[in-house]
Amino acid sequence: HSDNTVLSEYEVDSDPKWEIERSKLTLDHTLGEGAFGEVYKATWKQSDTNDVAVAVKKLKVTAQEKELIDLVSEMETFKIIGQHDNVLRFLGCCTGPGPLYVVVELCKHGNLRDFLRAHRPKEDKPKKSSQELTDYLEPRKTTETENVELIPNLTQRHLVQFAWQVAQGMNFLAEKKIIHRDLAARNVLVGEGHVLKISDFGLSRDVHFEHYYRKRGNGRLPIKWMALEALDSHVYTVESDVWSYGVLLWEIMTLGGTPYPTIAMPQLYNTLKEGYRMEAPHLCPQEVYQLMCGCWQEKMDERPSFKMIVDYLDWMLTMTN
Ligand code: ACK
Repeated sequence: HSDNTVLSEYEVDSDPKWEIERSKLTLDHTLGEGAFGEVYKATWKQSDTNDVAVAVKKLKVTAQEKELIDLVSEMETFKIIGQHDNVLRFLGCCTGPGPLYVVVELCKHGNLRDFLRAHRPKEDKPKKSSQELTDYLEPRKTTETENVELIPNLTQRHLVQFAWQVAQGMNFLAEKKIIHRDLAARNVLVGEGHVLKISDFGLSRDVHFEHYYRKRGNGRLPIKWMALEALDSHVYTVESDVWSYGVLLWEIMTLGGTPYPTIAMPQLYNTLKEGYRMEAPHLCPQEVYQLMCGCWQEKMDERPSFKMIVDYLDWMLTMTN
């Protein structure tokens, strides 16, 4: 029996190459949920002696056809693009009788935004030297951090390495002609060894302004990551992903700050159109700030490509070795 009366009428094409036997998967607990989907930590019994911890994405009973199409198209994208260290890895799926399960690698440190915020100083902790980046913005709440294995003495160099990893993953996707459309720190996951993985990509859905203007469950608004042309003409290209990458870079350098904290949403478009851009984050190297500003050029062809971003960050990391 299916747990959804509407979606049970749909059949997802099965693909023997990727099919995982449903009975080999045990859903342990939820890692997080949105309005229509949820992600579980699960155990995949690959053999009698080999249990692998994985993540399983599935739809909630409230999901509609559109969400099923999104999940299926994300899975199809996964299948065609192949593997990269900085892109979340697809392991297989359950398409047989029952709900669709999309099985992906488990990223034990959760999303990059919360991971970065966990590195902010605790409210009660005295400030340390500025080298250690501990004198940052608002203090974190202790509840955000409990299960995260922190990087001791996180430095600017770690942050630039994070930026480099995301650029590598995006360059790979760009080469495969995949446009992400929702690149933000909340959609980058932190895996074993603090390797960053781009996730939630390849949604081939038609995104309209109205959908994006709406506040999401977590209260953060994707509008703040969108390029001018995506805001005014719904134009999504690799260059609009580069704009979002600039905002993600700002999130990294502020340890998970919320972009445009002083600008009300309805004013954002006009403010950007008039040429306003966010200031350099506190302690942000000038070279990194210039890169952000490059990503936020109004003219799409004046923004750097992901390849140029990778090379630029490579150069920065070599210079400051
Ligand atoms: O911060 P989080 O734990 O990271 O909260 C969200 C939540 O599920 C909803 O997306 C987490 N999540 C998503 N995919 C994975 C994954 N592959 N490994 C670990 N956590 C994941 C995400």
